[in-house]
Amino acid sequence: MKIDACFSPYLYPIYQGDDTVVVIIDVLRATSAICTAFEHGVEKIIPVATMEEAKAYKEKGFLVGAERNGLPVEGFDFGNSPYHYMGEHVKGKTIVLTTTNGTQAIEAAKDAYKVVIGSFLNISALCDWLINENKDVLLLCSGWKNKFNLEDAVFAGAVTDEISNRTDKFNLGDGCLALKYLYKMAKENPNKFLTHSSHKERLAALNLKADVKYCLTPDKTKIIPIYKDGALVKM
Ligand code: 3SL
Repeated sequence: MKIDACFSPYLYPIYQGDDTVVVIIDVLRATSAICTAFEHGVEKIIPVATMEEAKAYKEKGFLVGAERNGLPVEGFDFGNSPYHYMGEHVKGKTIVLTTTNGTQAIEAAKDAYKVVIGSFLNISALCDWLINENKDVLLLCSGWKNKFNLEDAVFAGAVTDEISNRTDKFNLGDGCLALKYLYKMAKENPNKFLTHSSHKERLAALNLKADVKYCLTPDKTKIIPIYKDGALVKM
């Protein structure tokens, strides 16, 4: 079996393979918000790539989260902060979500054999599951507008590090190997390592440092969201 990393949804067609589990990664902040929402009892999340789709769902009466360029979009119920998805108001609900990059990555990979959501918040549960699943794995970094970003790369490196320390049943592709080395540099203090990364700076300028700190916290949930029939649900 092999595990590799794809640095951008734009490159996904080059990496996609049959029978491959695709892990969607958008650590800051979409996949962290999604994991948080399920931990707080959300029933289902319908990811959509475009604002038009989000508006159509809103008009039909759905709860909708919408973010563009780090900001909540006016007229919707939530933005993309994990803190928006904590509490009784989300329990048992179906929520539609569109974000700048994370939901684009889900859209790109939605026809894969299995699509699951990864973040530091569920990293141990995710690694346990990937090891037991016995399938090829592709770590799909959402990046920023199809460009590489550092935080998703560090997370993909963390997953590779954990899995390759525990089993030798996966061959590591060059992408994963590079990110495993990157993670070794970030491991001691990921928040500090990301100090000058573009998205951390963008979120800091929006007073969202608390979101960043939260999103970099490991193992706040054991839930692994999985994409089934057009929506994310608890595995
Ligand atoms: O790109 C995305 O999907 C978002 O996670 C970006 S942000 O953190 O909400 O700005």
